[in-house]
Amino acid sequence: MNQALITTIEKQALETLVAIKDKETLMRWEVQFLGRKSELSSMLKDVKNLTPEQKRTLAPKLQGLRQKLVTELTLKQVEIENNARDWEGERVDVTAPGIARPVGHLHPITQLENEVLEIFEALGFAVADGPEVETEWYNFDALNFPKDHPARDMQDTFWLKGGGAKIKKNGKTEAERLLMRTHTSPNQVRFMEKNKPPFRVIVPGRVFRNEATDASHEHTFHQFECLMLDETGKVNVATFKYLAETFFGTFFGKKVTIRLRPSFFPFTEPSFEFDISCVLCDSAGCSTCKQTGWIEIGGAGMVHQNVLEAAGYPKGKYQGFAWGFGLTRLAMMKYKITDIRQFMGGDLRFIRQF
Ligand code: FA5
Repeated sequence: MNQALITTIEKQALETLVAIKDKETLMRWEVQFLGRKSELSSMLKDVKNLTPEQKRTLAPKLQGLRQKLVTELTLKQVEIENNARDWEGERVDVTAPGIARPVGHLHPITQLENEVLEIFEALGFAVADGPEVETEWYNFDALNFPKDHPARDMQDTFWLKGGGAKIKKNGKTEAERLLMRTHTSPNQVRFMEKNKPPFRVIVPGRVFRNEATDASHEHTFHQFECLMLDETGKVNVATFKYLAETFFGTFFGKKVTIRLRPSFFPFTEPSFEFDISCVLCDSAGCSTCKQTGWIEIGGAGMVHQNVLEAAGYPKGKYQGFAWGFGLTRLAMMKYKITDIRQFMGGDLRFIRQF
């Protein structure tokens, strides 16, 4: 054993390795140069028979060569594996255009609701909320709808099956039938129960009516309830008219005139329906206002004393107005939509236009 032999083995091993391109040949190379019967292994076994001088010089060289060949073997294994891989499928084309993710947006009614809320908030109104599943008490009785009175039929109702709900009214707990609220007015009473005038509040919400649908009537639509109360004598019909004109003027961005017509709601006295001057034709007459120059937009009135008492207020102490209007009808005007059923119809081609 000598240095020349070690160098020859190294040269031969490395030269053979360079040309190897597949696993099988590499395995044979490993057996030949690193296997138990390889020249290098028998030389390593013979180290113990060397003179101390030879051991000192040759043993580290032999170990070094073995280590080098093991390292080269590993590198070659990686190289062969990489060459065998199908890189085509893993190629990333950094110049390809990205994939646009579809982004949703708020429903047009929600957008409009936010717009309306913003105007009222700027006018100093608080915003409140109420349940869609309501009790007969809040939806009708507390609002002064007499039992078995035809006024209850003004708003066809979806009644819910089941045991009903226990609620406290006039200090007593009683079971009440449940229904889908037919208007946002129950929130007048709910808000009054928890707050003392003076206040001004607005309650948006989805309401439900068991009625046949047509181009201007839906079974599910959106309303706003507006309530302003103060001590008797401070808030009157003129306050309401001024507020309504301010609101619609801001909403449509032009001067709007309000017209009040006598009407009937059990929970207001006096009651009126109100129209706004048609903003589409500036009152000249068009198909939307049916050539009248006016558009019916909601109901309003001075809150009935019976309602104030049902909410627990002392008789005669407070006074104010309540006002309800259809947001979906407002949306029809704003976007010039001729069939109300499109808003809740679930057709995305319609919704995506907003
Ligand atoms: C009410 O719902 C009363 N709660 C309004 C009110 C509040 C009066 C406070 C007095 C004081 P009415 O049923 O008229 O009233 O409905 C109010 C508005 O809701 C209507 O003017 C209309 O804009 C809208 N509306 C009513 N029914 C439908 C329907 N089926 N589809 C779409 N909008 C409707």
